[in-house]
Amino acid sequence: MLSRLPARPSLTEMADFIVSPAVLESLKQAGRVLILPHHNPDGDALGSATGLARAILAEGGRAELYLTGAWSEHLSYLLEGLTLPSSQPDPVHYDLAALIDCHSFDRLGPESPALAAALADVPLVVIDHHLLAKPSDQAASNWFHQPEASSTGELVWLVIKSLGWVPPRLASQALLLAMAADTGFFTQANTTPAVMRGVADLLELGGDLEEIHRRLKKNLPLRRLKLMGLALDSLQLHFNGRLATIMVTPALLAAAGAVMADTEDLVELGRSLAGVTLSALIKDNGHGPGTIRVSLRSQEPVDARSLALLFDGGGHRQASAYNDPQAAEAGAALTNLLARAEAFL
Ligand SMILES: [Mn+2]
Repeated sequence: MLSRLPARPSLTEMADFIVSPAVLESLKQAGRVLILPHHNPDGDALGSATGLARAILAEGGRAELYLTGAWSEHLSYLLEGLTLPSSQPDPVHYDLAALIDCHSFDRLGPESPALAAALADVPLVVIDHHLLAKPSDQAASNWFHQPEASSTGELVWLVIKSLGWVPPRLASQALLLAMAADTGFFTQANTTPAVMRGVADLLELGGDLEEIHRRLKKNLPLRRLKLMGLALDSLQLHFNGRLATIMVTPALLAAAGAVMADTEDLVELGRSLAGVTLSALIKDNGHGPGTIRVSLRSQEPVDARSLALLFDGGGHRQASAYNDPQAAEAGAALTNLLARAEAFL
């Protein structure tokens, strides 16, 4: 039977992420861990961070989460029962800080400089799957950094497994959610055998994908469907239907009775159209230059990350984002995008 399987060496290598011993030792020794996912945490960031926190708590350690920015209300249930310091964390309370789904304090939003300064003397571990943001960054021994991984959830699970810890059910659920979020519920090209092995492990520990799917995809408030309808009306196609754009403005949000956090799935509407290889969601919150956010989703072979890098953004090949440094409103961001995008299509 095995001899009939096609050789997939790259996939086999992906199964062989080895957790840095320094990361394992740090987590094993630490009694009090401060966990910091990236600014505006998404499903992977919050699932990974809370999964790690719950696993540490189950081992008798202490774990707290420091969150910055905003997150989808669908994810708030992940935080139930966990400790979140409400003000800037005091370093004397922690003997380890963990950057989750990011590898630099720069990714912690406006509080980044203050947090980096406050935690400068606290030992650090990094668990992340994002490509290095700056060439000057270097993966270090205290990093578990695997850009080939589907999700940080996949990596946190390998850490917990390597430590020999048995996570409680809520941790398994959080890590499954993280993996589901970053693979488009296991439909994207990053759905590797390695991540599915992690899924299998977590299902055996009591994980429940149906519950996660229900919470994330079948639990929408009416305003999100209304917003979807209005956003579809704003959809435009460019370059012979290869690029789809949707613009969300304060007026559109008001018409739907929605808030910007309700927009997270809109970019997938464009990507679902036949012939579209790049979908862009332009989010204008009315706050002017530097705040117009553009989310990109691509189909192979379009490299959305390289396009985002032109605007000082980043992310992954098929999912990336940037804040347009020039545009003061959504229309200008569209013009700037159209000027740069065609070369990538
Ligand atoms: Mn991620």
